[in-house]
Amino acid sequence: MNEMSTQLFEQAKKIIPGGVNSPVRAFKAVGGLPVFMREAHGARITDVDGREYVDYVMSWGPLILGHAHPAVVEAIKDQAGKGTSYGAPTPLEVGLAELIIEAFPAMEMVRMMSSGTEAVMTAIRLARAFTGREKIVKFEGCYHGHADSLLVKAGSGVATLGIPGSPGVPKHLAELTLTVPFNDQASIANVFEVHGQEIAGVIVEPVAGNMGVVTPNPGFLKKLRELTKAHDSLLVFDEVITGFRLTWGGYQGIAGIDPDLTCLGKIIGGGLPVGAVGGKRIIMEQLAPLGPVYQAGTLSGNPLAMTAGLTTLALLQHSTDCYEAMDRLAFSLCEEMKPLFSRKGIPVTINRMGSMFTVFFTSEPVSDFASASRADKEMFARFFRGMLKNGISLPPSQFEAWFLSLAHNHEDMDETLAACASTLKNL
Ligand code: HOZ
Repeated sequence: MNEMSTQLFEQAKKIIPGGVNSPVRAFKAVGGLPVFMREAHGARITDVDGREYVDYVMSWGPLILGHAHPAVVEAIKDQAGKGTSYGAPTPLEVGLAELIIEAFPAMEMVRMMSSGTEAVMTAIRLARAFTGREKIVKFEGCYHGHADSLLVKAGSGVATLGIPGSPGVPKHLAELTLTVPFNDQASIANVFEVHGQEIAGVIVEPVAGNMGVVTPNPGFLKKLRELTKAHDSLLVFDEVITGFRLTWGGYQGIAGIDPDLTCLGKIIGGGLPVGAVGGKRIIMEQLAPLGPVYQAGTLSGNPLAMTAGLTTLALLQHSTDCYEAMDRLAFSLCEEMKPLFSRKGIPVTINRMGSMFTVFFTSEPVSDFASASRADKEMFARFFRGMLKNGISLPPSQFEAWFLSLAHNHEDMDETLAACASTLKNL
């Protein structure tokens, strides 16, 4: 049935480690063989064997307008005809920087790069240089890309594959990363009590998306702001996923928190490779060529990514209720899924924030990595396989977020609910 995918996977395994270019895609946590994709439009994606799925991976977050949005495609085509990369500044990157700064009051300057990993790597370097300190604090189950300092107790693929840390990360570097359970105000206060004067910064996904969706408890982010301020450490918000996903701007706007640095990616590149770090002028001016902190990139501010990002953001900015519409659709999908599970006696906890959500196979609330890890991953894997068979593409791990886009509609929801009911019948 998946003839072409099977054949391509065999071919890929010989020349690409694990047959994939990013580990979670290998389906190791859910069993079965990865599905190779051919094309996608709106909320639908088609595999190389011609099977169509309602997509909830949505390229892991960037495609808030849906796949191949005509305006984004047109903008990319138009720019491609004028050149794909110049290695020189362009008006496009100035335009995107202005739009981002307008949407993020905490940012006075922003630097573009090519991935979220790069953005976070740069933020950490800036925090260390600005404070003259070396330790950083991250939260268990949060994932900030694959830079050395941040692969400690990380979520996403690291959690999916059960990798405790990564060989190749120097021990002395890993020792500079302190980890604390997400939402645990007492533990973070304790870490500051012991190490306060050594901490360069705290990095957090304000709404965690890489241990599955885990929302911040009231007061948690505020506590981080208070502690970092009191100890002259920097607060870094990793809004690579949440930036422009939940509102115009970042979750920081919703939470009323003013971080020192913010990392962005995904949506601001409209589906093309992008990353950005921004923040207070006094910190950002440390970056070369103004200051001594080095960061550079051949494809930084790439015109194709900038135009795709600008087009995406312009459409979001000028829509009157895009976030409310996605919120309503996601709410009704989650609410209508719940009784399907409970009728089958399968306990689930659905965590949701706007258009991002995760169905955890557990009856207990999921508020940190420990509770996320207690979910029944085998049950998730069986559910995943059933949904895939029934035409629904979910992220192939319990520790990831499902994404809705503006292209998803009621018909997609009905199909998803029918697939869910039929999958559960045979679970
Ligand atoms: N770490 C990414 C999701 N949180 C996976 C990226 C990918 O496989 O494309």
